[in-house]
Amino acid sequence: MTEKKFKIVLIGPPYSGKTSIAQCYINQKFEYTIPTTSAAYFTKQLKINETTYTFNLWDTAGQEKFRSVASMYYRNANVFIIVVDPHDVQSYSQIDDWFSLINKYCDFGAYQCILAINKMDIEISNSTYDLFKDKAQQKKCQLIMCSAKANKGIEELFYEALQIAVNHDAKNASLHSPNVQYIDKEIQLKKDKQCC
Ligand SMILES: Nc1nc2c(ncn2[C@@H]2O[C@H](COP(=O)(O)OP(=O)(O)OP(=O)(O)O)[C@@H](O)[C@H]2O)c(=O)[nH]1
Ligand SMILES: [Mg+2]
Repeated sequence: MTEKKFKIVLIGPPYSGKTSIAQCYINQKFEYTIPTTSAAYFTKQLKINETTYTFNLWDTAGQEKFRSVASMYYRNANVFIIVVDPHDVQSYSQIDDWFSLINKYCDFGAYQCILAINKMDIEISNSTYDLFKDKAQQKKCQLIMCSAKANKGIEELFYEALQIAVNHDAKNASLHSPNVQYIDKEIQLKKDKQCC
């Protein structure tokens, strides 16, 4: 049995539903929330085949006045889930600022991002959806629609986070592992050619 740990950080504007998403995923409940003042920590384990995946999940404050404290929890994150409320006009215009904030605290290429559109239990127009879809494409990140209230898309959101963390981890591992085997193989092939 192998174990892999990933740090997942929920970020985004105040009132977008970060805490509700975390509670829905961890406790399967949609409960009353109060604004987060710095960050809350949750953990969850998933066993898939012979591997145990541990999520270290950080739910951070969206309010401006808590942001400098909240951003201390960004370091070494594997995946950022940027949660937005499509019914809040400011949510869309602030997406670039959230990406800039991540870049301030984390090395480019060290993390992956998902754009999560929450509160999908309340209908949105096609043009609003297209705006978010284009933004996700521009930022090269996954777009996931969900509703903490209706418990829709939440499992899928974290499963996607796990998948991109696993893929990114595997890519990094292969980049950092010595390539001796391949070099040996190439030499062997060249030798074989010379022989024939
Ligand atoms: N309709 C609807 N309301 C939601 C949903 N998720 C959260 N809410 C409501 O949105 C409000 C804010 O939710 P929170 O989870 O506290 O938001 P937050 O992003 O953690 O806010 P901060 O901690 O201040 O950054 C609450 O009134 C929730 O009940 C959802 O999926 N649908
Ligand atoms: Mg919160």
